[in-house]
Amino acid sequence: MAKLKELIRPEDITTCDSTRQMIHKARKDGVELFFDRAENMRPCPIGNDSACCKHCSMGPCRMNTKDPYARVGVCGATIDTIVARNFGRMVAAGTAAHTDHGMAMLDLFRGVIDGTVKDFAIKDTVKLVEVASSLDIETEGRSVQDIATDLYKELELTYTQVDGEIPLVKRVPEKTLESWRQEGIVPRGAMREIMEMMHRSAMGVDQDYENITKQISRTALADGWGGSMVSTDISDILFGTPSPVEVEVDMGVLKEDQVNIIVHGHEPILLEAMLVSAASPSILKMATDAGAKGINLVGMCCSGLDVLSRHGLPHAGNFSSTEAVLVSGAVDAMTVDIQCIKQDLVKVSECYDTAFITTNYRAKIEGATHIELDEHDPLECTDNVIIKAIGRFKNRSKSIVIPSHTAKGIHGFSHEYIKYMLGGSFRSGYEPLNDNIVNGRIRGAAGVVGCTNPRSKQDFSHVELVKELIKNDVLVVQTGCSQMALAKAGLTTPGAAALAGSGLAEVCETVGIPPVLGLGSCVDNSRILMILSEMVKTGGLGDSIADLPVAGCAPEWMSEKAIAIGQYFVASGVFTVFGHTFPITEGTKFEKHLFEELEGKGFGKWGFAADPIEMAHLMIAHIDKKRRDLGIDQARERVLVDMADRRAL
Ligand code: NFS
Ligand code: SF4
Repeated sequence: MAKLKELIRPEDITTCDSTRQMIHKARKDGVELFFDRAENMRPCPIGNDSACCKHCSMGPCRMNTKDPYARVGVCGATIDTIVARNFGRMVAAGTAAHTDHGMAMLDLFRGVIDGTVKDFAIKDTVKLVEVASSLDIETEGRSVQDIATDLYKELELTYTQVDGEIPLVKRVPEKTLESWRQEGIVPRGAMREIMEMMHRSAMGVDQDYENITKQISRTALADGWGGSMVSTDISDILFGTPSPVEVEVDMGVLKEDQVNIIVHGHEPILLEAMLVSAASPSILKMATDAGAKGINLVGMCCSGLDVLSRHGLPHAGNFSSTEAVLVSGAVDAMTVDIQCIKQDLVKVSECYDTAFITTNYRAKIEGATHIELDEHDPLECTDNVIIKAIGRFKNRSKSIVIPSHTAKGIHGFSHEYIKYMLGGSFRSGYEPLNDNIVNGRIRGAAGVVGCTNPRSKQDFSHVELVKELIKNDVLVVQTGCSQMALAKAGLTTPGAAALAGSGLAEVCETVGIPPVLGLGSCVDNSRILMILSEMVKTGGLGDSIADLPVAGCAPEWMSEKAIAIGQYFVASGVFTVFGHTFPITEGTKFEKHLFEELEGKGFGKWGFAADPIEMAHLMIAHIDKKRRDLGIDQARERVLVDMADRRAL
């Protein structure tokens, strides 16, 4: 490990107590973590500005001059062409990740329908019927099998449709869809959009940044209203639509006297199958014979959030804690599938004798044990993983230090449940939410989502940003690693309403909800799109998503997936702020296009701020501007005066 004494203090790189404790232990144990490497690997300043092109061997060409227009690439490509192409390829990669994950869910759905997958079944027929009817599939008097077969065919078009609009855009508010049609960006199948994005960003093809931006938006929309939405819908149909559930989070959920297994990744099937295996009497007996009090399944990152929302499974932490949790020495096995799996987890696992098992043919890691999960016989893999974990438990030889902190919170808010909880069973709908926004108790809504990043103090921006938003009466919805940051900080409990402004607090207390609503994994950002769509359709807040008093933010993002998500929110009409860094050269026309001009076309726009309080105030200023445009700014002032009066009485 590199020069220990020069390493930055753990207190300066994370606000997560458990992770901090584990960084100290790792340093004592001589184990290098990604925090340490982030210190020793200065980010390349040219790449940081996205100011280089390596799309052909006449380059790579660098535009790192003081004036970005002082130079062009060997082929003549300008800085705008270069940054736009690079941005487009990030969106293509992020979209590919979400849509390929959605495709895997469709593969599973097909297997369930044709009977070749026997370990899973259609669990939520209400959701099946809802999704089918939303796509104009006849459901009256038809069998589940017939509806599911038609639905499968329709959803496959999300990927394969060569021409015309994908089915799920039927859910987009009319005026928003109209703005896409005008711009020529209604997505076709994701395969076609990703292919075209890669083609147009190759050497010598699209060299007009505005035209490139159209394809960037079209590709991203094929993710948000396509691949990600399919992934969420099919997961709900197969495993159940989430409803609020109390969950315990943070590393204190590990148990010294049990076989601890961490499941980390993105496809819910691995964890769902692990749950079945862990409940098997013969496997449980093996565990108890080995001296364990039980099998402790714990999720991490997004699939952990999926299964937490559906089954209340404990969750150990977010992306920046996946190595740290191994340092506890208490993890008997870590098993992973796809996405956000750091290659060094294999090495750290080795240091603590933890069994590290990859399960997906798409994502093998050198040095890891690979036990492939075949959806036709998933338990063969998951039984095996648990047996390996039991083997490690029996032979535990490393010292075990489990951080003691845990936090309880309520998670699992689907857009369906939000509809129900706000309206009650007699008049379920989004009217109460819209009404409370119109009357000013709730100022607006914000989505705070996305990753953690070792170049940004872990969890800090997520927590400070959300606190500032709720203090200002902004209702927050969350997904991904951000949700876990707030859960660990204890803000996903109804009690957190005490930190909210008086208007938001009153609504939360009346309904009995936290001011911060966790919706699940990153593909579940599609649930946020559905909330936005419902808000528009309910009425009173304008005709398109761009009219709503809402904003989005990913304060500590790192993955290309986050850029794809940001772009589909922007193209859908949402002001979206990113923190930490932005892959663009400042002072370029492309920057102005993303940060200002897109708004004029009926879309949202991008924003950037390094400081969480500044991020919050960019978002609040946007929300207030939308309130003014809607003519509802006065109502809020009246409500606040009323409340002050009541309080004074
Ligand atoms: Ni989202 Fe999930 Fe986390 Fe970022 Fe990675 S786990 S898909 S990409 S790091 S939020
Ligand atoms: Fe350079 Fe143009 Fe080739 Fe890019 S495509 S590497 S700018 S010559």
